[in-house]
This record gives sequence, structure tokens and C-alpha cells, in this order.
Amino acid sequence: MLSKYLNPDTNAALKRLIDESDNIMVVCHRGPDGDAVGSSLGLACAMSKIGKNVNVVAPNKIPENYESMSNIRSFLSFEENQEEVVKKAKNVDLFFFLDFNDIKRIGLMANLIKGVNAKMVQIDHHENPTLKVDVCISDPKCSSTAMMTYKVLVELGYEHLIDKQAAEYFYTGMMTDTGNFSYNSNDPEIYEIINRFLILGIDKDRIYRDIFNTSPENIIRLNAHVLCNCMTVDYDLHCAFLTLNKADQETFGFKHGNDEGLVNKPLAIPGVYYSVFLREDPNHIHISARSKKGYNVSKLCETLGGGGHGNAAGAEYKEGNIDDAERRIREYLSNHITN
Ligand SMILES: [Mn+2]
Repeated sequence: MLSKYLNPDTNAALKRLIDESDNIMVVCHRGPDGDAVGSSLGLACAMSKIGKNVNVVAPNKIPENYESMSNIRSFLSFEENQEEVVKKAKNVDLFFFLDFNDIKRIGLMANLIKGVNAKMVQIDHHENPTLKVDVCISDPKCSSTAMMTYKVLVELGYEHLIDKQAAEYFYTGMMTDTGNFSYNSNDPEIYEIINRFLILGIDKDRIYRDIFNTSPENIIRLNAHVLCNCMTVDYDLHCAFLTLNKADQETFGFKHGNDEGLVNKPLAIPGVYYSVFLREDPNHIHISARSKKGYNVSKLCETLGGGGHGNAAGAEYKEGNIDDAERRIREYLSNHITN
């Protein structure tokens, strides 16, 4: 038996919302990761099985390494299909917002949402949800939105709608948000759910290989270059800094998503508790931070205008270049370091 999120009233209310809706739009955050893509596609699969017309929309393009997942149900990117999404959104009865806690995470799509007259449901595992929705299901202790979404469907009596394909999508979200079950992964329910998915026939080994262990040569070289030539380790601050500038992105043929997981690597170094990856993007410095258990990076990223979880957070720094951002982080850590 899995633990429950919904009291009987909310359960009935959510069920009614779904029953009364013909057109559903599932929306995930900008720069969708495996959890955003996996939870959205899994939910879409289940909802289309009960005859709903479902569209899945991300604010921008999904990274290449997840493209294979969306073969069956295609993702619409708002940035690239603005007109189509606007048209479809007008007929939407029910929105599902998955894997984000703040309207800022969907960029320009936020304006679209403001103007529609539809019901809204949020399922998310980030702290402090601030979206204005009809039903908010929030569980910061859960390691993935995919797992939450699966549990919600089970609670609503929809377990029979989850087939092998949907299970593969949910599994992908659970796997990617735990680094293949290497962090935030001590909850026994994770393995109870995986057990069910294996019985449905998912190929977990293939999913791991496709998502985490398939990489073109230029990306292997890019990762090696960043770790070898662009990493500084400050043992006083217990922090490693990785940087990727525009020139190197061009040299190695970098595309969005090619640096997935890179920020975790320095945490393997004894004495390193924080790892910060700084990438030069067109309009800002993309910052992604990770930390070992007991060390918090969400506050650090908040001071830079971002946020996230205690051990995984990010920000888009607009007040200067990579060096400025790194200086700000060093200042913050030297004032807040706990040895
Ligand atoms: Mn997530």
C-alpha cells in the first residue's frame, strides 16, 4: 500500500474535475528535465486512455536526450509553436502543472495561463508552491514529481490506466531526479513502485542506457574538457566550480541538455560539499548547484534570484559575467560556511 496525498473530499473533487473535462493540457517547466518530461507524458498517457483529448506543452524545446521518449506522444514547445498552443489553450477545460512551484518557471507561457478560464491542478515536489490553482498537491519530501503523479493516479482509482508505456515515462522521471537512485532514494515506496513497473514489463536497463549512458563523442570530450580544464576546487569553501563559456560551447558543438549530470561529478571529491556549474547563456549566466546531504544550496541560489531543493538548485544570473557570478557565490559561501 502506498501512502496517500488526498483526503476523501479532495479525491472526489479532483476526480470530478477530470470527469468533467474533455480537453486537458499538461504543462511542465522551462528547460524540461527527465522528471518534467516523464511525469507529463505518463499523465498524458493515462488521461488519453479515458478518452481525454490531451496536449503536453513545455515552455521551450525538450533536450535531445529525452526526444526518444516523446516519439509516441509528442511534446509541443510553446516557443516554437506559439500560435498552435494559444489556440489549443483556449479550449482547455483542465490544466495540470507538473514539477514546478512558481509561475516564473514557465516563462512567457504564464501570460497565456492568466487569460484562460479553466480549472488548474498542480502536482509538484519543490518547496513553497506559490501557484494559484484549484487543487495543489505538494510533497517536497518526494524525490520526483513522476512518483507523485503515479501515486495520485493510483489514489484516484486509475492504476489500470497505467500501461507499460506510461510506466516507462514515470520510471524515467523517478530515475533522473534521483541520479539513478543514488540520492533522495531511501524511500521504500520508490522500490514498491518500481516493482509494479517491472511487472508491467518496463526495461529499466534500457532506460538507464538511453538516458544516462548514451553520449556522442563531442559531448564526452566536452565533459572531459570542463572537468579537466575548467574546474577549480576551493577546499576552504568546500566548493568546486565548473565553468562553460560560449567559446567552448561552440568548439564542442554544445546543445541544450548536453551538460546534464556534469555538476554532480565534483561531489565525488572528498572534502567537496558544494558543486556549482556556471554556463554562459545568451542572456544570463546559467547556474546549477548541488550539495552533499546536510549542506544547502537552495538559499545560495535564492540570493542569486533562483531557487530549488536543499541539495539541487539553480539560478539565472543577469547581473554580470561568469566571474562576477562566481565571486558572488564565493562571498556567500565564505559567510555561510559550516565546516
Ligand atoms: Mn522534479
